[in-house]
Amino acid sequence: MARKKIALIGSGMIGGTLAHLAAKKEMGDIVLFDIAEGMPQGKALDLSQCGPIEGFDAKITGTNDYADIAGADVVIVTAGVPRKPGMSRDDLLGINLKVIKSVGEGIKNNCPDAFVICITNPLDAMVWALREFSGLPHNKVVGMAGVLDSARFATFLAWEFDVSVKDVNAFVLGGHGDTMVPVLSYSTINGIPVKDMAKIKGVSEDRLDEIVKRTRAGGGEIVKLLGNGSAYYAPATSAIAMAEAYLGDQKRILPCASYVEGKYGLDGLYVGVPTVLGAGGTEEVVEIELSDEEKSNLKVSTDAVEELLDACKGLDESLK
Ligand code: PYR
Repeated sequence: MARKKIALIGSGMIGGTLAHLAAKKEMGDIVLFDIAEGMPQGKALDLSQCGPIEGFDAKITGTNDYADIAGADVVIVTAGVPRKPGMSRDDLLGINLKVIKSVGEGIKNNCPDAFVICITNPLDAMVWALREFSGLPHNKVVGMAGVLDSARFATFLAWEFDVSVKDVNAFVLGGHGDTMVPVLSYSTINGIPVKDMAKIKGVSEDRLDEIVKRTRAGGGEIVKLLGNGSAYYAPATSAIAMAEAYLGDQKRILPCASYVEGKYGLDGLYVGVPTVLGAGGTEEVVEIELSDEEKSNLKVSTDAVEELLDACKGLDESLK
């Protein structure tokens, strides 16, 4: 069987980390694309030289030419500018929309059958725009955010309760921004609802609120600490889990920025919802029962995403 081909559009810190993880896992051959000349080629060469040490045969090449992503099975898009300390993800809209337009056209012209995972921020608007520009079916274009946000939530809960992260199942819905909705009612410690675990461990509701707030601001906390650039290890790890679910037809239920039409009262919006990921791409959006408070928090979050889409339409005529 021919090896799978993974194209990584954007060869910055997330792109390089994606390539390393995909190679170590032998997910397929990897093409690193970037508009910066020499950079993807240099990273590809460096990463290829990990092969003899780590024992992988994945071929890693760097390119500045979209023609080289032809026939890719999976495309992961990180192209664009990351935020700087003090910026919100939404501040990147204007600059990254232009980048996403050329990426969408590159995908449309070279690998229209690929499964495309977008990481570029502001995520929920960029994945929508990428779908519009590429013209791919909605089930083949998805955004990576919920896996990352849920992993941040899980990490903080594991630290608070002093338990293994392996036993924490945490859940974040909504847009990948300050209004995201960490859902305590669906988060458990190996089946024990977080609120019950908090009582057992003597953790107050105020402390749980602090953890929810820290989760919402989780990306910004790292941007501030790094001083230059945004998180890359956990975002890359999250997207790889999604790519593996697609390539292995795993039918995992992961929170992803999926196209939602009809469910959650939404009418054609990309936003973070539990999604079955398998060989069909985003095979199903799972609609879960939410409390009135969770519903209204989700509405605030989806309203914020809709505002971003309006801003995109104002910036690019072809999106109207
Ligand atoms: C984050 O770290 O949250 C990004 O969006 C990259």
